[in-house]
Amino acid sequence: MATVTLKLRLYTNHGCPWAHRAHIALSELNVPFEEEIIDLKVPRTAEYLQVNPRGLVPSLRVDDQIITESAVVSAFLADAFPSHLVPASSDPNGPLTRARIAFFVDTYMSKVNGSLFPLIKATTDEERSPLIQKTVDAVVKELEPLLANAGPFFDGSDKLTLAEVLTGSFVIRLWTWPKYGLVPQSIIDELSVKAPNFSRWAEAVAKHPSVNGIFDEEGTARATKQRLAK
Ligand SMILES: N[C@@H](CCC(=O)N[C@@H](CS)C(=O)NCC(=O)O)C(=O)O
Repeated sequence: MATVTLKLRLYTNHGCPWAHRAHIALSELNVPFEEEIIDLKVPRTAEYLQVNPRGLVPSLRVDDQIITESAVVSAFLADAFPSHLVPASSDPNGPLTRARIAFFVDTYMSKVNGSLFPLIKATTDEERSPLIQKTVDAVVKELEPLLANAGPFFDGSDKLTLAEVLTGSFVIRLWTWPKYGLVPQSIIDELSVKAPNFSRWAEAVAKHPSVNGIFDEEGTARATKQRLAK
């Protein structure tokens, strides 16, 4: 693909963890793009519904075509601009590495991330306790072995990969929100003992400029608290 000629416009909202995925990819790829912030507090305009009839962010305009769904947008960017994020499927190690990354992301999203928002919503220790346990157990069982060779990123990489592009926005919320009382600090403390590979990886992910670049840690925590209070 003639990547250099693509004109990109990202429809986004910096508070959205799904849109955040596209920002991580674009930052790592260092490709120029235009940005249009979509106000999610008001109904979508007719104009935006033409871009994405589901009314969700992110959407990516590529020349005159629209791509929606954060995983699809991120995979498109990684394929269109070959880089350290993921090998091409035609590379000798491509199919296997891509399958391993896909499995890691699927595991993170299906086994671990599902507890994040219930945990944030929990109001009593009785509600919180089983969710903490469930999250820690899932990390120890499912993710810890997959991060045994993290370096500090997935599969021995010293740079972000597509695995971090697709999970980083959720990792940074888990890792930084204890400061704001949204996630219990005990979960991080327990993970540092029981899942050291995961903890080192999560720390490196949360500290990475492509992950924390557009993330307003305090602002998103405040907005999340306000949404919960409603
Ligand atoms: N599956 C979608 C989820 C995107 C999504 O849920 N975006 C939220 C913001 S975080 C949104 O646009 N919500 C609009 C609304 O609920 O009105 C993706 O991965 O892109």
